This record gives sequence, structure tokens and C-alpha cells, in this order.
Amino acid sequence: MAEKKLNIEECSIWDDAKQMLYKAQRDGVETVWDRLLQQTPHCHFGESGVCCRNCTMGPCRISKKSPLGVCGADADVIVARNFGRFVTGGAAGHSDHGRDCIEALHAVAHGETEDYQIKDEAKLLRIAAEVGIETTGREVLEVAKDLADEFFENYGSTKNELSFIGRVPEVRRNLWKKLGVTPRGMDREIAEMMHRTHMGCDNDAANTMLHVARTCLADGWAGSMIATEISDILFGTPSPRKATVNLGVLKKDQVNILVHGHNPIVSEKVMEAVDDPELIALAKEKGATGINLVGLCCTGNELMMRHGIPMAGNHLMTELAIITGAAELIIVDYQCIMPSLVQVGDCYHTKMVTTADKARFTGAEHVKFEMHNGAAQARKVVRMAIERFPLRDPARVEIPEGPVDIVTGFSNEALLDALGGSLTPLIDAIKAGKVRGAVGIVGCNNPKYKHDFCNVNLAKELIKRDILVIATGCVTTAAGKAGLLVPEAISQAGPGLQEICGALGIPPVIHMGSCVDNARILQLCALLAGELGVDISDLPVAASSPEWYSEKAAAIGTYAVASGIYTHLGHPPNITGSKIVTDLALSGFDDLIGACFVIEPDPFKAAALIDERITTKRKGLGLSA
Ligand code: SF4
Ligand code: MSK
Repeated sequence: MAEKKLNIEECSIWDDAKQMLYKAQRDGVETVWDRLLQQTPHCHFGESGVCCRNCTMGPCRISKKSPLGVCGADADVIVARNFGRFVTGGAAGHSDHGRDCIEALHAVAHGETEDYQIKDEAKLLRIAAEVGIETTGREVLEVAKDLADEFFENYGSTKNELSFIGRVPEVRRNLWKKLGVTPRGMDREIAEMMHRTHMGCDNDAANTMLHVARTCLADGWAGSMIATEISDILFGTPSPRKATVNLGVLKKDQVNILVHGHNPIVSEKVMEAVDDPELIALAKEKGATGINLVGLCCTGNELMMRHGIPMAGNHLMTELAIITGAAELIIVDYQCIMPSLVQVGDCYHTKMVTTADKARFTGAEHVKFEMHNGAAQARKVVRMAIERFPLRDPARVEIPEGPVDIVTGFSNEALLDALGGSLTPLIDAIKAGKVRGAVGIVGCNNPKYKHDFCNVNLAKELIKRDILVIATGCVTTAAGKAGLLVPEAISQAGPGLQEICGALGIPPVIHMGSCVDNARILQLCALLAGELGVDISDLPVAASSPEWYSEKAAAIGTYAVASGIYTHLGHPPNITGSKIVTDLALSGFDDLIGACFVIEPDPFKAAALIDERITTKRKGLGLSA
């Protein structure tokens, strides 16, 4: 059989990506695109979700010839169970990240670490008061202890109610109650999903799908929301600042360190360590002019939002950042880190360092980060990077030109500041049809798409239609590279958005953070609904993940839908083998819960579908189209 050949021009819309893919070919390095080629075509049973491995009477796969598994489960039951476990993986990822944040807050509050502090005391006190903790006349650390304990209770089953349930509009809370999907403890919903999907438990696909909604709601309104709020408390609430994106942020004459993963607990300490004068002097001794820290994926988003640290790239750029030959070290915590990075690093002089016991990679060096040693471990890792600088082969270094400017840092607090302290100007602009609606474009890259084609074109199409775009996760880098994250991008927006964003001095696409920070968007929707006295499902808003790949993205999409937000995906999850599950996702949920998924791979058609939905919602509120 003829060997399949990669068409690099079709892999990505970006010059920096294509330049590195050609270099990878010259250097004999395999990337995610090569491996996709080898894995294609994918297994039809897996793609449609009808393969079950939940017991050893199987594995079973459903076809016309054999419509039932050995136990008697049909395609609907198998697909619902598989999807349930799939989103539960994502919800577990976000919420375990959130738990790590609570442990950090707990350690700070109890004086168990000097490496971390409370950076935003005002936010700590505000959140504590919001969840019913007495704050008047109390020491900040005493309040922090109570807040950590309060948040821990979101994980078990002693409370049966999430701390942030009060943020959800009452009408939506009542709907959840009626449907029996009010989220309880985070761990409880996850454990119950694993229980339900064991052989011989929940054998009603629609019933399983309701628990899918409940588990994801716990992620959105607890796991992710807690992660975001504590990160702000410990590391500062983001405010607008400038930064730069793309592989051009790497520096030829400096020690380059890449940080990758999700939780700022590691990356914040690395950021401090690279400023250590002793380490900078050591870097100079080794022949470099300094130390350059750059981000990747969501931990990159966290550092960029709070400190303006440059962003080298999103999910599909992670291997390519190493292929520049200019990265001395990549330090990671967890999630979305391709195992291949170890092998790609081995092709150059790039060392990979892992930091979390729950995310180790064979071939990488493990430097365990704990609350009491974060600063020391970060210095150790930066020293390791510096020691590798002399090993760099200048003949193999190729850094694409030209970092692109962006503006980042739009937390809800910052957005409210930009609006002059209240949502009224935004609501007035929505009522006047100048901002016709808002869409959160969130999530990932997937090599099945031309890298960032859909992410960028959907954002462009929406702003043209006077729809404000909020970007998080890996879409951020795409929007940034396309020049959409700067105030000057209003020239690409419709007249209404041009006027409003121009007056406020904000870009038409605003960056709101990492993938856990989609909780900020949930909160913003709830605030808007509260101001208008309606449900979230009545708002002219939508969500989209055009190039998603991960279990976490599916969990985010599902909590958006269950919260009342119409959600576009570029391709369906592996559910098409069940009519019941597919119909529920694409329409049944709309009747039941006021929102559903819509699938459309073409970003231009997707923009039209989203626009249509926003128009309907505007009319429902008695507003012009
Ligand atoms: Fe097959 Fe049923 Fe076992 Fe799944 S649970 S592997 S369908 S016998
Ligand atoms: S890192 S989940 S590829 S956004 Fe959050 Fe990017 Fe998606 Fe991972």
C-alpha cells in the first residue's frame, strides 16, 4: 500500500506552524498530524459510540447483525453509558484541578507554606461573604480557613448543595429541581456516574443523560468555578494588559522555558524563579543573555491573563514549540500534554519535567511540586534549563518571526470596570441592537481540522454580525494570532460592535482565561439574566467549541447546555450510534432544559446558525432582530 503523505499546507492556517512542520520533516520528527494519518480511518464502532468494554462478557459492538451486547444492552444504553463516562473524565479533570486549588488555599490559611500568599484579599472576603461566611472584624486567614472548608464540602455528599448555587437564576434552579438534575457534591456525581454505568444499573439512555447533565453542572458551577475563584484569590484577579503570541515569542539568545498544563500553582512559581538575579547571572555565565519564560495552552492563558507572559501557542503548537530547537526545557503539570512531547524533546536538547504525581510521563524527569516547596522546586527546574543551554545546537535552531500583540485579562471584575462598574451599558447596547448578543468560543484544537481555521473564521463572522465574542482556552491563541484580541480589531466588526467596543476601548473578541475559566462566562450569563429578570436560556447568547477534542470540552459544552446556553460543536461526540442520545442532544434538551447542541463543521454556516438562534432570543425578549 502506498505510504500516506502529509500535506503540510492543509495542516494549519499559520505560517509559524507550517514552517515548523517543514522543519520537523527535515529533522525526521513525527508530529500529531503524522500520527493522525496513521490512525485514519478510525474505527466506525468507536466513532459512533457503540463499542462497550464495561465488563468481560464483552467487549461488545453493536451492528445490524448483532443489535444487543452479551448482557442485552442495546445501542442507546451503550452510547449513553460511554458518553456518561466520557464527560465524567472531563468533569473529574476540572474538579480535581479545583481541589488542588482548595488544598493550596487551605495550606496558605493554616500557615503551612510561605511560598504562596493571598494576593486578592478583597476577592477572598467578597466570595466568603457570598457563600455565607462571616467576614466582619475577622483576620483574613481565619476567613480563608473557613472558605477552604466550605469549598471542600462541594466535593462530598454532606452538603447536597453547591456553594455557588445562589449564582444560578431562581427560575433555572427550579427547572433543575423539577428535572432532578440539581448538582450535589462534585465527587458524588462522578462516583454516581461510574456506578450508573456499571453493567446492570442505569439501563435507560434518557435517564443516564440526565445524570450526564447533573455531573457537568457540578463541574461548571463547582469544580471549575472554585478553581477560577481560588486562582484569583491566590494569584490575583486578572485585569487588562498587553501580551504577545505565537512561536516568535521564543528568543534565540536566551534560555527558553516552556510551561504547559493548567494549574497556575506550578507556573506562578516558575515565573518568579526566572526573575531570580542569581539564576539570571548563571544563564549569562552559560552564554545566554537572559531567561525567557513562555506559556502553552491553558497554564499559558493563566500566566498571560494575570502577568502578560507571552504565549507560544495552543494545543497543536506544543510539539512545534520544541521543534524550533530553541527550548531548553518544558515543565508541565497536567491535562492536554501530549505524551509525544518526551520523544520530540529527545530529538533536540529539550528536557521535559513533570511536577504532579498524578501526571508522570515515562522518559521525563519528575520534580514533585508541593505546597511547602514550590519556590525551591521552581528554582531547581530553572537551573536545569540553564544547564542545558550549552547543549543547544545553533544549527538546528529556527524561530519563526514576529510575535503578534494582544490585550488580555478580561475577568468579570475587569469587564465590569471597563463598563464603568455595572452591566447597564452592556445591557443598553444589547437592547439597542448595537451588541446583538455574545458568544463564548472556547476550547481546543484537533488535527482533524485545518488548525485554527474554524476557531478564527467563526470569531470573525460573529463580530461582523455585531456579536461580541469571548475567547477562552486554546481559541485565545488563535484569535490573538489573527489580530482579533486588540482594540484595533473593531475595524473587522459590525457597526454596532465597532461603536460600543470603540467607546469602551476593548477588543471585539475579549480574552477571559483558561478552560476552567469558562465558569467566568457562566457567571456573566447569570448576572445578565439576573439584571434582565429572565432565565439564562432567554438570553441572546451561545457557546461554541469548533475544534474541540477533549473530555473536558464535552463536559463544558454539556454544562453550558444544561445551564441554558445553545452550544455549537464542530463535530459530534461519539454518540451518533444512538438515536435517543443524539436526538436528546440536538433537540430534546431544547424542550427539556431550554438549550441544545448544534453540530456544524463549517464556521461560516455555524455563524449563520448561531445568528439565527440569537435573533430568535432577541425577539423573545421583545428586541429588534
Ligand atoms: Fe457487553 Fe454488556 Fe459487558 Fe458492555 S456491559 S461489554 S454490552 S456484556
Ligand atoms: S488546554 S482542553 S486543548 S482548550 Fe485547556 Fe486547550 Fe482544550 Fe486543552
